[in-house]
Amino acid sequence: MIKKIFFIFTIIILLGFNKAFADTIPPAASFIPFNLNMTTDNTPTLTGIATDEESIITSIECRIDGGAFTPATVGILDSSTEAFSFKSPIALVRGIILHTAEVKCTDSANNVDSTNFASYSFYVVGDRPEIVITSGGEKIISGDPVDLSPSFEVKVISNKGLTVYPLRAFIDNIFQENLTKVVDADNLGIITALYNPTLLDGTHSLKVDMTDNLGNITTREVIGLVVQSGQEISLQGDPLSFPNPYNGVGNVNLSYVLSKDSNVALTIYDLMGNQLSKQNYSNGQNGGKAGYNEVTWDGKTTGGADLGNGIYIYLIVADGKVAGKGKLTIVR
Ligand SMILES: [Ca+2]
Repeated sequence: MIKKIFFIFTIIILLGFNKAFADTIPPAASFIPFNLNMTTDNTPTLTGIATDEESIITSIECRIDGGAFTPATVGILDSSTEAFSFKSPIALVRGIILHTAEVKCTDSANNVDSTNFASYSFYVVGDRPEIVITSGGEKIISGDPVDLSPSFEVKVISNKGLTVYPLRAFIDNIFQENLTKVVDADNLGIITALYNPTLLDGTHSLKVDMTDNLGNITTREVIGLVVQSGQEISLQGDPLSFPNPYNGVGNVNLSYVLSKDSNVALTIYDLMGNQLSKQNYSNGQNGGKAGYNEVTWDGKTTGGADLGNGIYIYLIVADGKVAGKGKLTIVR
């Protein structure tokens, strides 16, 4: 009899205990990774598992690249562990671009973490390697001016392995060298290589090619790279400012194309010729490198004062010479 009373008493305590410590923890979830975190499907289906430490899972929603959360495909939600799948509602861009899937889960006690979502980042690749060539962090395109000794960075992505064949570099269609491949620290399917050719004055083409371990080759060529070492510094085309007119909020982006590396001073004047602001950019760095440069100006004087409505002149002074100028209007 005493045993029986004790047993009932224990049950009551346990029930009370359970109630006092109701479920307040949201479910956890994780995605099952793709091999090399890459898929060739540009509307990929992601799969994963959601688990709760205590309650039944009542809702699983996913999104990709910050889109709207929509319900994942699930079975009957009757357990604290549920598998889910989610097909991307939009076609994702292929290349060396990380896409991110996130999942949001709710349990039967209505616990949901609405700020920290379990996430998974992956690449969408093609059937062949994807090659990107940059210089100074900018993608180079045909017609870009380059230095006598430019620095190119070549990046290649593939889910089929890049270990068997060399990454070959050509100048003016003549083979130069096999570039030293460095495997990306975060992804075995990505390699980078630096290429520092020496060029003569004139117009050149740069070509690299890479074959994946299954024999699929990709060639990337940039033609019309112009070396103008003997010439004076100049701007290619007019400098651009955006937004223009500018409403005094945020930064103004100023962009220009330099014919060669140089020390650049970007100065802002009013129409009376008073210098209001000056920013310096070093030879070879963004703002002072051969090719495309994009810098920002906060719309203030060097002393930090706001400027009134009106028309202002900006000068791009390269190696002490005015290489270009433009007008900027401030309208609030
Ligand atoms: Ca829970």
